Amino acid sequence: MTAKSLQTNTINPQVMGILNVTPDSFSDGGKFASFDSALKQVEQMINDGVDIIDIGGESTRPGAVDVSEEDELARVIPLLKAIKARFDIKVSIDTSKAKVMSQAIAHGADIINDVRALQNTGCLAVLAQSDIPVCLMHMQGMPRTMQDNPHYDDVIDDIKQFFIERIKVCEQVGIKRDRIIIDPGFGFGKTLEQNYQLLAQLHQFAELELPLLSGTSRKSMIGNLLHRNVDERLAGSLTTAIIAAQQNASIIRVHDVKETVDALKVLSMTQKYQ
Ligand code: 7PM
Repeated sequence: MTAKSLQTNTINPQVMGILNVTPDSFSDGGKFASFDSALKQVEQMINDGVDIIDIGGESTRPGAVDVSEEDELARVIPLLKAIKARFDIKVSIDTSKAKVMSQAIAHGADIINDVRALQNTGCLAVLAQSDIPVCLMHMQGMPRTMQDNPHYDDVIDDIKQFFIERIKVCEQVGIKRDRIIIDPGFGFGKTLEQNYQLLAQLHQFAELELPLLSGTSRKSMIGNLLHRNVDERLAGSLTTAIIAAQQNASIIRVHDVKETVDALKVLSMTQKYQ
């Protein structure tokens, strides 16, 4: 066996660590204690082996009330600047607002992560003027009501079709295909069964030939299956990370970086003998 083929067969997804940025602590533009604790979290994640830090404004959270553009900017941009000034790490910005995207890109964001797949006003144009990667996530419905009665003819095919259309729109405005990351959006307008079907069949998205991001960490699909509170979902979360990695997910988005890096190392060690 050649070294090259070993490398190709070795599963080694990037770990994206979720940075918790709570609304209250940052609505003033960065209260020192919380700002400092966010930077400590970043340092810890880097020591634990994270590849990308994902900074999320509350506006993308299911069921969350809308956050104003002003508040989101005040929360996200100073933190992005501080991280980029102190650490050598890739940063992704979880936002659906064009203004946040453009300011984030201007301040060194490496990836835009949009749960609304650039469907809000102005987002396509902002990304078209840059050259950084963008994650297009699938969501059915809108955050406040999306879990009411999700319906699909075929959950995999329907989501695949959504990606095909969004990729086409991106290409039409000048966002090259090789900048796009796709994400089926676990928990965003999907029943428990639909979430597990998606997880089991993630490999089906390989035909789009784009990097895939998988975000299941601590989600209700784990909590509701296991009857575990959010602080008791580590084992379930690690299992879903491994299942996604085995189907060639390129990025695994997690809260528990250290444990996920360990789990992926164990998986990777077995993969090279297959
Ligand atoms: C409450 C419920 C709070 C859900 C936070 C969440 C994803 C994401 C989120 C994802 C991508 C969370 C979610 N989930 N971005 N942002 N993919 N690309 O668990 O699955 O962090 S918010």
